Amino acid sequence: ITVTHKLAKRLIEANGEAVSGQHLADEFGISRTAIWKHIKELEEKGYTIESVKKKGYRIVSVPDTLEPLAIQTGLKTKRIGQKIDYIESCPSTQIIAHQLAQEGTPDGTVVLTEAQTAGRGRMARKWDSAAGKGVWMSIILRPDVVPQKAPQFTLVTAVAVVRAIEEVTKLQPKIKWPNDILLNGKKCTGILTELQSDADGIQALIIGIGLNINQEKEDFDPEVRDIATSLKMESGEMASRQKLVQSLLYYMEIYTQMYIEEGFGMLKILWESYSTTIGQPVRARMTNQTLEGIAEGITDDGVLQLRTADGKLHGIYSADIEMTD
Ligand code: BTX
Repeated sequence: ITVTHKLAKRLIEANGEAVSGQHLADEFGISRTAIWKHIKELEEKGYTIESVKKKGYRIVSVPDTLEPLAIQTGLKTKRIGQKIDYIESCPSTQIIAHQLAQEGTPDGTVVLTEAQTAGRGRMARKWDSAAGKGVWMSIILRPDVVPQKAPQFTLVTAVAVVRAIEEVTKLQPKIKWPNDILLNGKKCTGILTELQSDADGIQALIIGIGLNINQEKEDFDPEVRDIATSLKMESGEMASRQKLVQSLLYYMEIYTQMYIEEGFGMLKILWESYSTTIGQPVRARMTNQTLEGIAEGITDDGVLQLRTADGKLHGIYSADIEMTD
């Protein structure tokens, strides 16, 4: 953390009050001219800083970057996001997170980037990750649960994403089982849960979240333009990526803790209340077969219950779902 960073933090923590140049100079043990130079540097990075006569410097706004300092100032969590690995561009945050997990990074470590060149979805599909327009993030958790419980973390994460979007925007997203977050039927978020485990159980869960925030239609790859959407496209307003990350990490901490301590019961009720799938006729494409029927609900293990026309109830662990209505 550089002096410029420390200065930004100090001004943010002054909550809109001006701090005098002399005061800052004394505090940092440098000259007033040096403070002024750091202020200029912050302005070049996109911070708006006002010089109040006889009072000093006052911070007016910060750029909407995902740099750790910006995220951690105002972050309400105790575990998730206390360590943030930030990189301007990378192939995929999942790859970095897997490496960090192997090197023993603590529970709650977050990897954030502005742009991914090889973002991935499930089954080696591509995840379109436009630079600076969304949140491309991986969260490393080390829960003390059996590997069979890993898939439910996807459902828990979906609830956290919906809550964060609801908190920061006026939008009301829906969840399509198991891992899509939809706005007006189009996908605004994808979740990818991966696992590192051995004979002792789960070593690490790597939860990847791709959240489309400020894209316009043209920012998406042509292949996904008709199925993808962003918060901005739906609400007409830019949304703060920083606020979304902070809110999302907060709900991730609350809900993953709830799941680990109390099981899926309460979260299942939340999940079902946001779901577009339950009670609807759907087609479930799996690797070896396709089934059509009514999605009746999910079990406490997060398994989708699908009733086919012959009255049989099928437990679906993994599939792509289409609404057939
Ligand atoms: P999924 O397999 O459910 O969805 C992938 C499919 O979604 C693609 O085949 C394509 O049709 C569509 N798609 C691709 N990009 C987008 C987009 N930006 N918006 C909407 N639809 C899209 C979902 O997989 C899991 C995605 C996780 C992405 C995060 S980003 C941070 C982390 N790093 C990484 O490489 N992946 C995760």
